[in-house]
Parts: sequence; structure tokens; C-alpha cells
Amino acid sequence: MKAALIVVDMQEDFCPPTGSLAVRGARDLAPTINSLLAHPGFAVRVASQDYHPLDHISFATNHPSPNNRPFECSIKMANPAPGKETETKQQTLWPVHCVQQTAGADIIPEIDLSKIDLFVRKGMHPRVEMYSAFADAFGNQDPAVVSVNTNLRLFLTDRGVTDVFVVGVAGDFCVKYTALDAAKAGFQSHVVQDATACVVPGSGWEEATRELTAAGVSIVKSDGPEIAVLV
Ligand code: VGL
Ligand code: ZN
Repeated sequence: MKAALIVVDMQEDFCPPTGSLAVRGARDLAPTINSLLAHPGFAVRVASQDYHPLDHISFATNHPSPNNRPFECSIKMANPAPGKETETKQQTLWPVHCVQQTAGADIIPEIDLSKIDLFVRKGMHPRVEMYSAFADAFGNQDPAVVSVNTNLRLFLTDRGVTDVFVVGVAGDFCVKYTALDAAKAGFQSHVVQDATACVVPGSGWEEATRELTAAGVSIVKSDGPEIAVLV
């Protein structure tokens, strides 16, 4: 067994008090995430960053009112892969967040980045959403097609990783989809419950837990046996 820790989107815009899409409790996760980063049992440590262009499809401001209310409205999004443009999905609209080269896209200074082996920047294609650090909303993984700077699956398999532990925000979006894609990619996938926080507290986590468990992802605790056994 070889374990990787994936720290998802611990960025200023997802953190109180000033983040444009602040997730309650996100900044308070830093000490727990740092102690996981310091754990010698992880062979690989990855940090992801939501990293959107200003004209990103998920930004409410890029769509006409009145059907552009963030959190409430959605728009139709097409697969950006060549030949697959007829495949569409509904996409939730968000406040402008994590714009490339702005302070809101920075990982918060409370997180110890000295041990990170790989930074994954995602959501860079203007026409498609990318919650997961592995693939976009349509499952595209090739950096030539998708909106990402690297192929995370290949990075992990090249290093012999078998197990993935996902932490960060948001538990009901990017953490959930990263953990689901890790399971789909054939890794044993785990979400560390006390190291994540949700956009929708309560019901968001309940629903995420159901989906994750159904997909074979295990929900663990930072002081639980699954992490204690890592050497
Ligand atoms: C996220 C909403 C929009 C996340 C990213 O990191 O969970 N949520 N973009
Ligand atoms: Zn985003």
C-alpha cells in the first residue's frame, strides 16, 4: 500500500472572512490538514487550486439576468472535447471566485506548502466546469482537452500510489468529485471527514456521504485507524 494526500482548493476565495465563495469553517481546517501533511505515512502530497479565467462559464456575472442568480440558477454547458459538443450538462452558477493571478486564487498562508510534491491547477478552460482534480464535468482527463495543467491519475500511478486520502473544500463539490474520480481511476479512495467543510453545511455533507459510500469511497477520521497505520 502507498498513500497520497490530496489537499483540495484551500484557497482564499473559499475561506472566511473575505472569500467570495466562503465555505463555513474552511480556514479552521488548516491545523488538521497540516498535521496530515506532516504525517510520514504519505508517499505523495498534492494540492489542487481552482484556477478560472475571468470569462469562466460557472461565473454568474457571465450570464444575462434574471436567470443568473449564483447558487440558485444553472445554465447549459457542452462537452469541450472535439466531436462531443452535443453532450450537455446543467451547470450551477457561482459568484466570481479563484480568478487566475488574483489573491483569491492563492492557497491560504495557514497551509504548509513546503511538503507539496505537485500543484494541480484546474478549471482553466472557459467553457467547462472542473470540480475534480482528475477530470472535468464530462470526464475529460487529457490536459490537451481539459482545463488542467497535469494528468493527476498518471502522476499517482507513476509513483505506485494505491490509496488516496482527500481533504479540503468543498466537501459537497470539489472534494466529493475528486474522491469519486479517484475511486473510478482504481485507487482506494478515502475522505477525511474532520478535514473537510461543505458549501451547504449539514445536508450537503449528508448527501455527499451517501454518494461517496455508494461509490466505494470510505469516510475516515484524521485520528482514525486508516491513517494511523500508514508508515
Ligand atoms: C468549488 C464551487 C465552484 C469547490 C469550486 O472547490 O468545491 N465549488 N468551484
Ligand atoms: Zn470554481
